Amino acid sequence: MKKKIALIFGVTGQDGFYLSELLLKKKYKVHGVKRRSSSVPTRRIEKYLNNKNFFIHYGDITDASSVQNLINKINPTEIYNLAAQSHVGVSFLTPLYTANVNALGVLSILEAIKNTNNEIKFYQAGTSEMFGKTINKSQNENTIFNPQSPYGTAKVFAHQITKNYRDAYNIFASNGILFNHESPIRGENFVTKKIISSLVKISLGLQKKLVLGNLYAKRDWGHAKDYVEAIYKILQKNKPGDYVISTGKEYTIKEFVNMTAKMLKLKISWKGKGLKEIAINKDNGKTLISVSKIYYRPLEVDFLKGDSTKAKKELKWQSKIKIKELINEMINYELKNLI
Ligand code: NAP
Ligand code: F7E
Repeated sequence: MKKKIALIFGVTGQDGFYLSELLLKKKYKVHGVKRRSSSVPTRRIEKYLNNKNFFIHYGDITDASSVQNLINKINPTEIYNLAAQSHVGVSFLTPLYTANVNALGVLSILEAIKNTNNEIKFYQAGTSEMFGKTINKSQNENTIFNPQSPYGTAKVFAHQITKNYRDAYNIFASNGILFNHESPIRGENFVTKKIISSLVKISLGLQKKLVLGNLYAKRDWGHAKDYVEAIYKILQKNKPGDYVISTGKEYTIKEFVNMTAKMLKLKISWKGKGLKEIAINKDNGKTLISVSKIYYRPLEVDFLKGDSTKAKKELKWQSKIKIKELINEMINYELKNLI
């Protein structure tokens, strides 16, 4: 049988690594797109750079000509669009840029598919941030979108335009609506990675303090390795569709801190309220964690908890890795890199 060919936009990111790993195991030829950078952008995927089934090309989804040229040249069976300015907080500081990449960039891929070969299957990396401020205790494919950031708003455009191209041009174009997913290779400025890398350093005496923003937002955190399996399965269906991918469990940032501290045997106790809230080291009374306005966003998404009943039924997918296993793996990775 002819090898399947995947083209991944966003291959250098967290999910790009795990998806490449999965597709290479499934004997795909994997083509990934990297952006020009002044430093090494392929740090996460280094182990695949010499793999005979792995190919890297320059490109950028905001450059429609590069997208079109790559699709012409590679003629992939499947395209996975993981490329985005993916930080919600940063999207308030770079709103036009975020919209350009996360909304119009997606349209440029869909246009290129329409103009080249509408047999190519397309996956769009949608997000629970599209639900934003919701009244539903848990969110599924029928929950109304009410995004609270330039990031979430641009992703709603991407979601809708993906459905438009599916309906108007009969393209196999599917949306994942993925809730937060983490891993040891998560970007440094997302809250899970920041908490774990700081508390590990604090436990080793290499850092004095961790400063966080809103401790009371609730998130549904899964493992990226589990979630790329769902992404893959979404494109293996006979019909395109939209799928919520989540664990169905939610925790506050403070609960995440407490779980991490406990695993590291750091004894902490919390005092104070709002911006004055702190966590002290019970052994010596020193402040280990404090709160700063700097990390608050102009608008917050207070809680998110996914309902993946559809994915369970139609994709036979469910999240396997539990939050404590995820934290444990992230802690061990940090320790390995420090000791
Ligand atoms: P990530 O680690 O931030 O990776 C984003 C990737 O997009 C990187 O490879 C980045 O390249 C690339 N990129 C950014 N702008 C680009 C452009 N203009 N052209 C081409 N590539 C560009 O994000 P992730 O956590 O792997 O997430 C993957 C996707 O899922 C994103 O679209 C994100 O919005 C979405 N998502 C993530 C989560 C989550 O919890 N992780 C949840 C829901 C949805 P550089 O390496 O050069 O920066
Ligand atoms: O924030 C709060 C912050 O930046 C989580 C992206 O992958 O998932 C991610 O978006 C929560 C928020 O992720 C800090 O206010 C407190 O309530 O880790 P985060 P996110 O915004 O949920 C979605 C599904 C995506 O699609 C995105 O691409 O934590 N928080 N203190 C903090 N957040 C950060 N980053 N840093 C803090 O110091």
